[in-house]
Amino acid sequence: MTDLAALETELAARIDAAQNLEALEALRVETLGKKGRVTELMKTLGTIAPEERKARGAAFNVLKDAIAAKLDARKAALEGSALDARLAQETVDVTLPPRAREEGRIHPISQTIDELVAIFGEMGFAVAEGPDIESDDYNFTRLNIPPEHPARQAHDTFYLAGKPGESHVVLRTHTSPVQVRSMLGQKPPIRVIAPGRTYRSDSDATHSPNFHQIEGLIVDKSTHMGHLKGCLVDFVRAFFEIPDLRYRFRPSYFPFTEPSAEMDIACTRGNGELKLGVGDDWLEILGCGMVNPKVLSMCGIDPEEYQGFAFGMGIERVAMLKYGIPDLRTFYEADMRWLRHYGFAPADVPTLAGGLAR
Ligand code: 2NL
Repeated sequence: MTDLAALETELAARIDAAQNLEALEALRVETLGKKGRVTELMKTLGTIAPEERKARGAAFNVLKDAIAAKLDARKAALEGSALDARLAQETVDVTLPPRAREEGRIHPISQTIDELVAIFGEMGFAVAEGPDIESDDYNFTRLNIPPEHPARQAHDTFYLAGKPGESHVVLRTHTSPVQVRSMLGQKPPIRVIAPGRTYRSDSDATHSPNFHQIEGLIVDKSTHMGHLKGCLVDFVRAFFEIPDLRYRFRPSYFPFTEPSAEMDIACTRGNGELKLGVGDDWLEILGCGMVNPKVLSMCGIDPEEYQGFAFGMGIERVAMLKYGIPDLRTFYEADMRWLRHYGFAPADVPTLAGGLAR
């Protein structure tokens, strides 16, 4: 008669010694499988004398359950260590530098927007966004651009088909309607920048029908022209990374600001090179002014109580100047060689502390 205790000891030792799930499965088949050793023992019950059968059957079952439990326990242990090994092998070292060979590049427009957001964000401006398709009310009327104004004419503005009697719908010609929405939607103090796509029916070497602008707006009780000047001087010096960059403000005209000005930065042109920040020539960078009181009241803000400044600039223009990109049209050609040359590494996220562009 088989010594059940000895058999259990032998099988238990072999189960504990199984080094992987395959070896353990082989053991399971060898013991509890259809022709397994324990299964074969159970089959002998019929040949055992009836008076012994009950006790012997119970002993077989105890052995079978003990082996099954041991197999399960060992299986769980092996699975656990297999998972541990896999996790150890698949760890990601987040302190490693980015891969040297990155194929993708950040487009100079995206990079420039990220830089502008980093600079104005540090000053406390929040980013605001709005739809590309606007009513002519938000795009023109509330900005004090009258119906007969040349900017409204079909040759500058993309008008979308509208229902008769309804106000016209346009592709926004500037990002100002985003700020109109900010003024209509929130109480001052307001401090927002609105970067985004803009559209004008204009196409030549220096104009694209789809281009990008950023505008800024501050409205509160006491912001004045001195704040406008300080803000924009800090901005151009941070953006062009020239701490002593020379600039000037010239009087100008926009329907939505009063008074209005344009800001120029100094430059030197010579032997096919353009040097920024020094010299006797000037480059126009942006337009700005104190928000016209008529615009404030058309946007639901009492001009007797509140005032503020606004500014706007073309993103392509400042990107071309900063990065020496000579041709506007190349921005939209999706030419991989151009993008490899003028694009930016994805990991170089612009921050004021870490540097804007590397
Ligand atoms: C330019 C000049 C400018 C603004 C944009 C603005 C917006 C609101 C109210 C008042 Cl809601 N002003 N925007 C002000 C002055 C100039 O842009 O040359 N852009 C390319």
